[in-house]
Parts: sequence; C-alpha cells; structure tokens
Amino acid sequence: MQKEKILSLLSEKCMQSFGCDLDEATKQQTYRAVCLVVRDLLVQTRNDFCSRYEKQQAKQVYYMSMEFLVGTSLHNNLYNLGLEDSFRAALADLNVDLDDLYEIEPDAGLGNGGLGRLASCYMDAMSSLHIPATGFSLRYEFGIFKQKIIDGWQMEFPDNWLDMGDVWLIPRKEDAVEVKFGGQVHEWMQDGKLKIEQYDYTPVLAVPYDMFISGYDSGAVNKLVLWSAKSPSNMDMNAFSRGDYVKAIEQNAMAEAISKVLYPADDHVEGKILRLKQQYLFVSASLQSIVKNHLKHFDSLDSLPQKAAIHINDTHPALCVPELLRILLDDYGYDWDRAWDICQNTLAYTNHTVMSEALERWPEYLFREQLPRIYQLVAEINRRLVNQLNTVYPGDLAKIEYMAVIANNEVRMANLCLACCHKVNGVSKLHSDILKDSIFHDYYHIAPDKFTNVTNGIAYRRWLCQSNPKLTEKLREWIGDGFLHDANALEKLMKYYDKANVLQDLQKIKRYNKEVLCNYIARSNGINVDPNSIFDVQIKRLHEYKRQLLNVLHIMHLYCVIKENPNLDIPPRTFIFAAKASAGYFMAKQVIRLIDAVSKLVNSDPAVREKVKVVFLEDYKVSLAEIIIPAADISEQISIAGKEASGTGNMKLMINGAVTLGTLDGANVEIHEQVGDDNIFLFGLTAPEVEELWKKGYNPVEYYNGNLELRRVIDMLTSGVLGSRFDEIAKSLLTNSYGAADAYMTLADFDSYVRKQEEVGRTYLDKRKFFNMSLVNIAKAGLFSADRAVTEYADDIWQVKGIK
Ligand code: F55
Repeated sequence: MQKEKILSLLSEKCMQSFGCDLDEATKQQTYRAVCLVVRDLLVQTRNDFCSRYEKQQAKQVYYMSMEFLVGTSLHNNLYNLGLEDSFRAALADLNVDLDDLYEIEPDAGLGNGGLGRLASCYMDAMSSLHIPATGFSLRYEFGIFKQKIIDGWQMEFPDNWLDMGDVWLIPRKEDAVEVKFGGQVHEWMQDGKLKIEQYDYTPVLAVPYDMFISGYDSGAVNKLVLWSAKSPSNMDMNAFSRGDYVKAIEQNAMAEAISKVLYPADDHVEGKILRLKQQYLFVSASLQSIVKNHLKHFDSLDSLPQKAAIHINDTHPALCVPELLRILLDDYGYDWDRAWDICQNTLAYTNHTVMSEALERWPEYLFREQLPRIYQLVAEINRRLVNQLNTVYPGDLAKIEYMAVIANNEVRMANLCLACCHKVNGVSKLHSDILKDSIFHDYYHIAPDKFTNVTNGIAYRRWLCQSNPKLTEKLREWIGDGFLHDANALEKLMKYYDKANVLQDLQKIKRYNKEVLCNYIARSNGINVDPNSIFDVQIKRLHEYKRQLLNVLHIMHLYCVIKENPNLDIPPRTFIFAAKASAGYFMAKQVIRLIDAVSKLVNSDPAVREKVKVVFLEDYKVSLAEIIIPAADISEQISIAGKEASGTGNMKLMINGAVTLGTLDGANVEIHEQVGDDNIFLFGLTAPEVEELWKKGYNPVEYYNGNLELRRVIDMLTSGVLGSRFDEIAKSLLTNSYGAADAYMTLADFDSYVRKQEEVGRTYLDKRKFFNMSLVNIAKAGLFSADRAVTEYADDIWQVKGIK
C-alpha cells in the first residue's frame, strides 16, 4: 500500500474518531487511528474469506477456551498483512516512530500461561492455514493481574487492559443471547412428548465482542468472540416498578461480575460459584450462536458433526457436553441416542495437565443449584455410563467409581469429556503416554482409538520473525524465504553447521539482542548486566513442579563456591527469572522472595557480582517474553520428569537459538529427539525413574546428609545470611509437614543439575562449539511450529481443511 493512501486513511480515521487533524493528534490518538485503519483492512479481508467458505459450505473449527493470551496485536497484524514497512514509512512522515506506537499497546492478557498462549498460537495458525475457525472465550474486564515485587513479595494489581485494548474489539449488541442460571426445572407431557422448561431462573445476557485474527500472508481472517456478561435491562425495570431499586442494582452488579476478572490460578481449582458461572455463560452463549449459525446454512442439526468441530481446551469448557445435549434435546426435540451421537461426533478434548489438584471437580450441590437442567443431564450421562461400565468391568466398583462423572458428591469434568468426546489428546508424546498408561488408563482400555497425541506448537512468526528481526533477516539471506511459510525449511540452516562466518553472525545477533535486554533490565531493575555473560533464562509461571527452586539452589551453590575461591575461572553468568505466582500460592511466593533475596546478596557482593548476576523481571507477559527470548543463551526447562505436560517456552527459546538445559519431561523429550545428545544439556531422573523412586520410598534427608554441597545451601536457607530466613522452604524440602517431603524431588536432582551446569559453563568457553549447538537448535525447531500442530488437529481430530 502506498504511504499516501495510508496517510489519507489515517487522517480520515482521526477526524472521524477524534475530530482532529492527524498532525495534531496525540500519540495515543495516532495509535488508535492506526489500529482502526488496520481493523478496517481486516474486516474487508474477513468478508471475502467468509463468502468463500460459506459458498464452499466448509467445515468450521470452534475453539472453546476460557483463556486466550493474545498479547499485542498491532505488530502481528501489520506483519501478517505485509504492511509494516509502508506504515513505518507513512508514520515517519508524521515524525512518529512505529516502535513507539507498539509500546503503547497493552497486552490482552486473557490467560494465565501456556494453555492460554497455546490457544492464541493456534488461532494465528488456523488463519495462516486458511482454516475457518472461531475462538470463543470471555471478555474479562481485568486480565491476568499486574505483578510488582515489593520488598521481595509479589503484589497483585488490576490489569485494566480495556482502556487502550478495546480498539481491537467490535461489539455486536444485537447478537446478545440469554443464559439461564438457577431456578427450577419443570417437566410435563404434551402431545405424547416430554417437555422441559427452566423457570424462576436468573437470566444473564451475553454480549459478543469480535476480535479479528489475521494469518500470515493469507486471505483468511478468523475471529475470536469474547462474551461480556450484562444484566438484561427489563430485569431492572421490573424491579424498579416494584420499587426495589437496590435489588435491581445489586442484580445488575451480580450479572456483570461474571466477566469481570480472569481467575489467576493455573495450579489448582477452587469450586467457586463465579467460576462455574463464567464457564456456563461462555459455553452456553457460544453453543447457542454455533447452532444458530449452522441453521442459517443447513436445514437441520443432523449435519452438525459434518460442519462443525467444537474443541474443548482443557476441561474448563467441559459444560459443552451437557449444554449441546440440552439444546438438541430440549430446544430441537432430538431423542437421547441421536443427540448423544451428535455430541460425540462434534466434540473433542485436549488435556493439559496430570496434576490431580488441577483436574476440575465441582461440588454436586453447587452444580445442581446453579445449573439445574444441566445437572439432570449430567446425572443421566453418569447413569448410562455406569451401566455400560458395569458390563465392561463387572463388579469392579473401585474402577467404576474412578471413571464415573459423578462420585463422592462431586461432578468430574475430565471424566465428562472422556465419556463423550470422540477424541482426547495430550500435548506431547510423553504426556499422551502418561494419559494412556496412568491417569486415564481405564478409559483408554475401553476406547483406545479415542486417544491421540498432538505435540504443542508455537506461532513462530510472532516468536521468531517479529520478535527477533535481526535473526530473521540473516536467516532469509542464508536459507531464503521458504521458512516464512514452512518452518521445516529452517533445517536448511544445517548446511552452515560449521561455517565460521555464520556462527560469528549468530553470535553477533545474540549479542545485539542481549544488549536490548540489558537496556530493559537497566531501566526496570536498575541492574547493570554484562552482555558478554551467559544469559541463563527461566521464564514461566511459578510452580513447585517447575522447580525454579532448583535453579536458585544452584545459584546459592555457585555463590558459595566463588566465595571459597574468588579466582575461580568460570564464564560470567546472568540468571534471569520472570514468573507470576497464583495469588494464594504460598510456597510459590516464598520462592519469589528467595530469588529476590539471592539476587540482592549476589548482586551486591563485589567478589561475586563480576561472575554472577541474578535478575528477577517483574510482570512476566507475552510482550516481555518477546524481549527476553531472543536474548537467551540457556533455556531452563527443569521440571521434575512426568509433570510438565509439554511446555511451549522451551520451543520459543529453541527457535531463537537458546540451548535447552532440561530434564526429559514434556516436549523436552522431542526437542532432544530433534537435536540429539550433543545439542542439549540433559540431567536428572527420567519419568520412570521418578516413579520407581517413589515406589521404593523417597527420602530427601538421605541426599541432604550425603551431599555436602547440597547441605550447605539448604542450611543457608535457615541461617539468616540471605537477609531473612526461608524456614518454610527448607521444611518443605526436608520434612513431611506439607504432604510428601520434597514432593518434586529437588534434592534428588540437585547433584546432577549442578554437574550439568558446570558442563554448560565449560561449553560456553568454546564459543564456536556453543554456537554450533545454537545453530542446530534453530535448524531443528521447525517441528514445533503451530502450523504443524494445527494441521495434525485438522487431519486427525477435526477433519477440516483449509479453503482455497
Ligand atoms: C489455567 C487454569 C486452570 Cl484452572 C488450570 C490450568 C491453567 C493453565 O494455565 N494451565 C496451563 O497453562 N497448562 C500448560 O499448558 C501448556 C499448553 O499445553 C503446556 O505446555 C504446559 O505444560 C501446561 O502446564
């Protein structure tokens, strides 16, 4: 597009929206005008795309997720539309730097971590692959909280993203739908047919807001539909006329509370009514709109499975099962068997965790009270399931109870999905095997064909091409442009495996990205970091199983070693952490406090700080990850084997040339398969070894007593040398008071980790060798493209195709 054209569109938009000339607009106004112009372009492309797929009557994907961690959109959209350079040039005429506008945009942080970001990566990939798709979620007024560290403690602050983030959202008030909560169910016979009606319920309106999702160099634009809860206006009017003013306002507030805030926990589930209401609001509204859309184009819902693939992203949208059933039975008069058949063939489910505390269960009474009709249907699903299981496992009551949807006065959402969906997948080979062999083994036994694996993938155009332009430019020079469309083409880089000038260029680019990060660190933390040091990065949610603690214990060990021997010849290192902890997760917050204390100790000690620095970056989010990842040398993926379903940060770091230091967990296993033994630093127990050690009886005290280095650092925790004491952490490692002592086997893996870290240091001294490894990681990362992952979903689960 010509820059004159861009300038005229911007001027028009500025006048329309703000009543001012473009050259008088503030930065904020210019930013909004640019977004609105880009949005118009997306709308045009979307309309063309819709007419094409409607004409072809193409099957659509509906991706249901409580979370989409979108991050920022302007850069992504301009990049995808191929308009970045022309917009940059046009804005330069106005003395506006496009990069400054990028910085104004708040992250749409409608998710906690990996699961939410995965959903966004898949939306991007579906658009790039021309697959007609709609994502459904909630329009949280407050996304994931903003994190500040105050005196070592994590503090949470509200994330008012809509202030600026609303430019990407288009409301469709006319398409609002009603969702019913509570009340009673009335059943009666009419003309020989059973009729069902919910009455005395509380209605809530769900108002859709559309966000368009562009694909790279593609004629496809999909959309994310975010539902916002509103109280139906006639409800307050009724109360007003009865004079019950306060009640009316209260009901308004209660309805609107539903989409107020994203639940910030990714580690455990609490049976909170509000959360159940969030789930039902978005599931019911989405299914109503899917059904309505289907019937616009086809004459009955019989063909739903042929035209719609509805995907359940973890169990959070599991109410899709009974809600679709309800619509078919109650609203469209289907009989049970036919309705069940349609549900089975339309729905599929992805599991993202094996942690039992993260598997959703609802107290039965609460579920029944809030969703009386849905409860009846779930009870009937359970009754039929238990009957069927009685024939498969006659008399095996324990097994049947384990597999039941309702048991122990709880409704179990994973079993609901397993009982219904035609496909169930894990997110890495190891994780999918664990589902089959252990947590879902009994379901696997009765329906082995349901189970499949789709290893996660990332939208690499965001994570490499947009966030690491220097590397991308060089890659284009070396291997051509093929990788921009097909990530597998990155493998062509292998021909430069030992080419000195390529390795030097890789080193220079890394060095440049490290300087960018150094500047960020200096601004945000006031710490001067040496860009020649090894950037050793662990960025992810804070969780005990991810073992940030193992990383810190190693840093404490290094501290002791350097204090003992100040002339120790090791390459300098900067340990970089970024992590949010769930607000109520005590141990996770203690670990943040520990990282903070260790960073103060290390960074202020003249004998140590030339060799080691520790940086904790506040408020980890997509846009911060985009700055850190291109600068990383070492990617810490050190969860206890068997617990991290996949990880996706590991893939983002890999494709930017960081070398993984990790356990054989999640997708690290496949990263290892890709790069081979020589290009990864593996340590620690394997998943079967972890199992075996539990069976044998794990006693962390044996490791403490048997390893002086380990003992020294654990003793430091309680000694006060860190400025304050970390008794709870020490206790959790050594005693049984919080369940199993050292439940994540940090002590068992400590020695192996320390030795591997020594190897990392030695390897880095040989720059050529290190950048060999880095090159192989980039070259072999194509497998982890979201394009590959989405293609597997499309072929094996959804049975959809990209349209011409
Ligand atoms: C969010 C809310 C609840 Cl209630 C439970 C879990 C979560 C959540 O955010 N989970 C999550 O991020 N899981 C991660 O999913 C990634 C994508 O599949 C995996 O890579 C990662 O291993 C897994 O922990």
